[in-house]
Amino acid sequence: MKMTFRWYGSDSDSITLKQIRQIPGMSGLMGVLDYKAAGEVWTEEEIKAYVDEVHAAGLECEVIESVNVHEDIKMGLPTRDKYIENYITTIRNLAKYGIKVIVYNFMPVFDWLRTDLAREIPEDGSNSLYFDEKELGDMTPVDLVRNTIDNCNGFTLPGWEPERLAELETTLEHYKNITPDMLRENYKYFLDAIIPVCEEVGIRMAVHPDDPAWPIFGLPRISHSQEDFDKIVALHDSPANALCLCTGSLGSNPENDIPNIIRHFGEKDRIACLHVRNVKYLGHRKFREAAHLSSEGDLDLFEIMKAIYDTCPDTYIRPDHGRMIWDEVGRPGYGLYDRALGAVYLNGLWEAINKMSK
Ligand code: DNO
Repeated sequence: MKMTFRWYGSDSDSITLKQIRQIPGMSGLMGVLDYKAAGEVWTEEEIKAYVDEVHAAGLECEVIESVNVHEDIKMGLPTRDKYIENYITTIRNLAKYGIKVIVYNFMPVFDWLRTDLAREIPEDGSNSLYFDEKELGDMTPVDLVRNTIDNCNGFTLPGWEPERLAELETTLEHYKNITPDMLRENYKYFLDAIIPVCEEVGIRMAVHPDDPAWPIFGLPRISHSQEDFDKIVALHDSPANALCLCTGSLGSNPENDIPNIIRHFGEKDRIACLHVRNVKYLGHRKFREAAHLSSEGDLDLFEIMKAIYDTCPDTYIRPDHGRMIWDEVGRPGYGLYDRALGAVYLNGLWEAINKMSK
């Protein structure tokens, strides 16, 4: 297992590579060029500059996140071929600089959704990302976007690029005619085009689950359960068509048994990487993000790490989100302190599992 950390680049992150390097057991990054709009080519120069900087700090850069899929591909519009060509160019460019895994998602319009980016946790005064479907009931998608962008402390957030959201109403209208099966057909068209290229250049595509793990605003969503992912891996059968198993996204729905889902796909060699974090259930379709420690939330992180150890021990993982603690001000969900604590805890579990297995 390689422990990694998400980093947005020196112009866009409050955290430095030096700080990340000082977290014990950190091997590298899950990187991102967060200024790139969906559908744009990531150029060799841009990738090289990012990767060189990471290497100079003594870290690896084998996983890249949020190479976002243009809505025209998801909606199956005639213009999709041009964006698929761009995507293929980006895959080839990333492969040239040592990238092994690309994390992406196939969620219509929104990436992840929360109704509050900094809900205070009464027990200790820290805060974390929070979701309550009832609060969402009173909001239009436009309200939600405004709320999210206004509350992100001036940072960009993955999946909330202003260009994409500018055309929000038209896009939402278009999705009214797209059923989950149609979305899957468009997904297959995309995978059939890109996976052979991934096989050729040694990259694995890792799809991120819907977050939260159920349909929102009536949009078709097709990646939030074991059954959904069984269908996705069958759309184009190849180890390069794999998952980024995010325990917190899938785990927002208590019906998803995360350790079992990891075992199911780990045994089939369909997990390319994982985001490992905890969630605390507060009621029906209501949760907040919790510290990584099992007892602080509702997921069993020991069983999760054990399932990884048993079925996909060579994978990449990263701590994810977590709370804002110790008065840190940063990108919601992406502070330094709680993610660093999470990484150290997960490495501790790993060491114990490893030694007890011998
Ligand atoms: C949320 C992240 C996601 C993920 C994308 C990949 O915090 O895990 O934004 O990176 O869905 O495209």
